[in-house]
Amino acid sequence: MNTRFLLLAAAMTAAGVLQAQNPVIRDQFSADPTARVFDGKVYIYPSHDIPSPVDRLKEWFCMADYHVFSSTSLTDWTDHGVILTQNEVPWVQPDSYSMWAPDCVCKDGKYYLYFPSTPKGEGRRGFNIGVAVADHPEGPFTPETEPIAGIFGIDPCVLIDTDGEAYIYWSGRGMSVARLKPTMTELASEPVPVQGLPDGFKEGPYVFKRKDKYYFTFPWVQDKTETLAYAMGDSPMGPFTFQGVIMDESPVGCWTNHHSITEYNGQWYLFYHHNDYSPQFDKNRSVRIDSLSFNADGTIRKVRPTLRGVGVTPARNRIQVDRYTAISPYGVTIDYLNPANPFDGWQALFLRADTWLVYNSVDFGAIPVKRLKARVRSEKGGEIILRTTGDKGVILSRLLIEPTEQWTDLDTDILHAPSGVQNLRVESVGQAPVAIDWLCFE
Ligand code: FUB
Repeated sequence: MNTRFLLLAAAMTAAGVLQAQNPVIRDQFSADPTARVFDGKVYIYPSHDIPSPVDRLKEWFCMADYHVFSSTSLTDWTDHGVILTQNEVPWVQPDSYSMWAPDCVCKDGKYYLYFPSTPKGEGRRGFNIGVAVADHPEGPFTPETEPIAGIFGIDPCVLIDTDGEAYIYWSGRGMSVARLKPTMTELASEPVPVQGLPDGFKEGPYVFKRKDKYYFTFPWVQDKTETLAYAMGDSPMGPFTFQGVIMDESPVGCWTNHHSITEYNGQWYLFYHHNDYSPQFDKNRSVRIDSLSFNADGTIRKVRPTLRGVGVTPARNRIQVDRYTAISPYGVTIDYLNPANPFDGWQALFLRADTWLVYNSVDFGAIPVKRLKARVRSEKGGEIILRTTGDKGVILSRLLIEPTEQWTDLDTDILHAPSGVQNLRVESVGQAPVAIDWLCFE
């Protein structure tokens, strides 16, 4: 490893850089992601789920503060730390642990963080929505002393239209919308119900504009758990016309879904959540990202949730092949490395010969790689072939795995060094089970 690489690695660690496919935030729970582009970077403002320190919330949502994360690659996320915490907000009931789904927008150089929480004081119940203001997207944010008058609900979303007018949407007994005053901290109109949405439980509104159309998107219980759905309209206040589902309900795991939709460098992305790191308790969730696209008529194509997520993985990073793009229909399973601590990550288990997975978009750059490193385990020994996909796919390396019960770091020759961005196919050719934690080229 050369000195430049070591310095870069040290700088990344100091800044709290997280490397990721899905989920993208890998050292804490994160949910309800609102993604915004400020100054050429994507910022995620999520809820911060925690296991509850108080008995009354042991089986419910529990959030004490907000972090913000930023990225230009969408794979490496910098955690800027805590930007607002419950007990520094004058109107929030202390230790109510109800800092639910936030949003953040920029107007005239100021950043406005909108967040729901439980108000303190006699006769105050349910949720209000407050604002905290900053000069930078990563704060520090200073909370207003009182919540926004006239709003009772959760899941704020603010749209600043192309003419500069701002609108706030929220959920709670249906979906509501009102204009915001130029101060961004007060309503300029009476709240009105959003028209044109289907029956059934709805929350988490996220509204954006594309080519003069307004997209009102929302989690919606069509059957058992939340799908992500949308309606379109010609005005930010509606009425909207229901269009359908963007993401189906998850077959396992998480009752909620909550999202935002953002364009970055010409590509649209869906930010959403799933309980990847908390399989037994779906109130501890994690943010994911997948690509999103539109049909020619402006309708949204359905998004299939993936583990691979988005972005290009440098070949010299650890490639977590368990975050696959495609997998053989039988004989490969994905398991936690350590079920007692899901944050340790996952492994891919090839149960027998002729099983495979594909991991897309690995960047080999222009300088040929010389070695393949891998962390593997196989009690009876095995063999893995690594190749690029497609007509011109070639074998890059063969990993011969000696029988052992321990995880082993292998270091093997490269047979062929590709350049540029390639899709990798990892194939087991031995009869006995083989586990792979990660691969990495040097
Ligand atoms: O995170 C708490 C709540 O769960 C949000 O407000 C809802 O949208 C759901 O995601």
